[in-house]
Amino acid sequence: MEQTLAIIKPDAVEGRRSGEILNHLEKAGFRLRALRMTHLTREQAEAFYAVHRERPFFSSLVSFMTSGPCIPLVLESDGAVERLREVIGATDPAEAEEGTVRRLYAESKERNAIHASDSRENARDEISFFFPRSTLLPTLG
Ligand code: 3AN
Repeated sequence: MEQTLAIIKPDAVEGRRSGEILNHLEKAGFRLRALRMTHLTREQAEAFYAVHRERPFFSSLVSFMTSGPCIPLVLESDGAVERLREVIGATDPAEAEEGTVRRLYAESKERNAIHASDSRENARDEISFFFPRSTLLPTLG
């Protein structure tokens, strides 16, 4: 079993699409292992997206991610990292395949409803960013 991190982003929370997205993820076969609601500070959003610091959309992305609450979650399945990337679809909802979370629930390339870790290493780091070890269930050790 593998774990990955997803974030239901502020556009989806604000648009009351969180429940449908969680439903979609559970139906897709992921087991929910941790979940919380938080409102990122600028410092947290900048740290989380540090790899994108030089990209032209960085400042807009940080503004968006701090614009309202979001819901980080830990999901588990066989090959969870790769599977979740398939289930969420392309960054731009217009390019995302039919039936993917972003195709169904995202507004735009920036306001794209959900984040998912893009590698096993990043999944480990991103899970610990939101869920200190002590807050995780014992089985997650
Ligand atoms: P993904 O989330 O599909 O891994 P990344 O890692 O390339 O995509 O980008 C991180 C986040 O930055 C995206 N989820 C999206 O919100 C935002 N983003 C990416 N590309 C653009 C863009 N061209 N314009 C605005 N926002 C973008």
